[in-house]
Amino acid sequence: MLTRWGIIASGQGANRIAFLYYAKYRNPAIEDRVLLLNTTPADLRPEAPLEQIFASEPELRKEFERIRRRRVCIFGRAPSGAGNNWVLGEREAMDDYDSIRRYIADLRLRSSDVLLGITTLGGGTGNGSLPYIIHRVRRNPGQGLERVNNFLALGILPYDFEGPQRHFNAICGLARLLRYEGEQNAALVILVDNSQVERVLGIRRGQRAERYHRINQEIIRTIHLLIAPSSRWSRATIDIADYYQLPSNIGTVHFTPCLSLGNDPEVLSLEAMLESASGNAMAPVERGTGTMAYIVVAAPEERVTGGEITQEDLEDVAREWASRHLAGEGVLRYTSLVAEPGRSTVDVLILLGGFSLRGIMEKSLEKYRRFRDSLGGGGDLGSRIDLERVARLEEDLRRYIALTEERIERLRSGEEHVHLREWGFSDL
Ligand SMILES: Nc1nc2c(ncn2[C@@H]2O[C@H](COP(=O)(O)OP(=O)(O)OP(=O)(O)O)[C@@H](O)[C@H]2O)c(=O)[nH]1
Ligand SMILES: [Mg+2]
Repeated sequence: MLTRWGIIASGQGANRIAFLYYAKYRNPAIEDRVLLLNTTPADLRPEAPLEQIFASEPELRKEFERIRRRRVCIFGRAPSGAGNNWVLGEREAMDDYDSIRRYIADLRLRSSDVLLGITTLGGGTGNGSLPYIIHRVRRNPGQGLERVNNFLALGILPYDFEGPQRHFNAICGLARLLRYEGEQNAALVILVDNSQVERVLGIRRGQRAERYHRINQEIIRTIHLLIAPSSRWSRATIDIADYYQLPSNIGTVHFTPCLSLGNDPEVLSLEAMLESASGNAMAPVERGTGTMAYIVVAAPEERVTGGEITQEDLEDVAREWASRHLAGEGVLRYTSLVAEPGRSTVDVLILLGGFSLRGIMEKSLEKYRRFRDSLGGGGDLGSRIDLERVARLEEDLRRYIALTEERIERLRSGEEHVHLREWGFSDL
């Protein structure tokens, strides 16, 4: 049976991405299981975040009308939304969880289905609410809702130049996606960094709205390839469950997408395509620290049925590529070949995982500290940022980072491999 997916997007940026994906792809693995959450917008129109999309593609307004009644949930009571304060975004989601739960239940997901949660990490609404919702749905979903363990998260990191509060939000949001109240939270955390995507795409100028639109288009292509192994054209020999189960078992669950699209299979080898994708990481990472790689290749159907590209070739190329460029021999790999009818070029997605978080932390830490140190005890109780909680989040993140670094070190020194050999495994 094919894996069914649902998308839950909270906050303004996430609403744009999820709606754009839904409207552009109408993926049979998703059907209409897309839910847009936001706090009370000042002008009370749930489509406000989408106006910029309608401006360039007016026909998409019809798609929105199709889902607006059952798939748009406005929660919270503060007239200004969460106002960039994640504590407020979280509180509003807690207070209105019953209503949010009803909308999620209406997606009619089964426990084996996969949910993809999307949020921007620099804001207050999505960043505040999504980690809480993931925690609830995984642990204690409540009436009428099955527990979905397979809850993946896509978090968008703020631009380098954004202010201290955005980077403070980002660090707190990342920590809460990874762990919530001392327990592992999202089964997979996929990170996309706005500044990095613009560097890769070579975007230098333009109105903010246009720039977001370009980044969002890149993100929806990523989502499409992420879901592709669940399509009926998939040749994968490994179950989609490996996506979320293995990283959880290992304890490092963060990834970043690397894309290479529209490759001509007459001209480029699979090796060259992987190489080109891995130069396009969507977050600032040092490739050589990667300890996991999930590789999805979507190829023209006739190339696959004709035997010119096979799952076995892909496995071989991926193994060679990973051992040459990532942290070591024991890198966890998963490959999936998808034979898509009607396509003429090859798209590659590498989800690179377990890498050192140094690049991401470096850009946010200074601003994070500055904002944290400026926090007094102001604000009412519901919106006040509790410094003890922030200290606990820091501690969680520190532990997570230490675990990641330890694993990179083990792979680099070849230790992991030695352990396998001791148990009689040969060097694959
Ligand atoms: N890639 C991308 N980033 C966005 C988009 N919109 C906002 N952002 C980034 O997201 C952060 C702001 O988050 P929003 O999504 O506006 O916030 P929110 O979740 O609605 O929360 P509030 O602060 O309560 O409005 C900033 O770092 C922005 O640069 C978008 O459409 N695409
Ligand atoms: Mg907002």
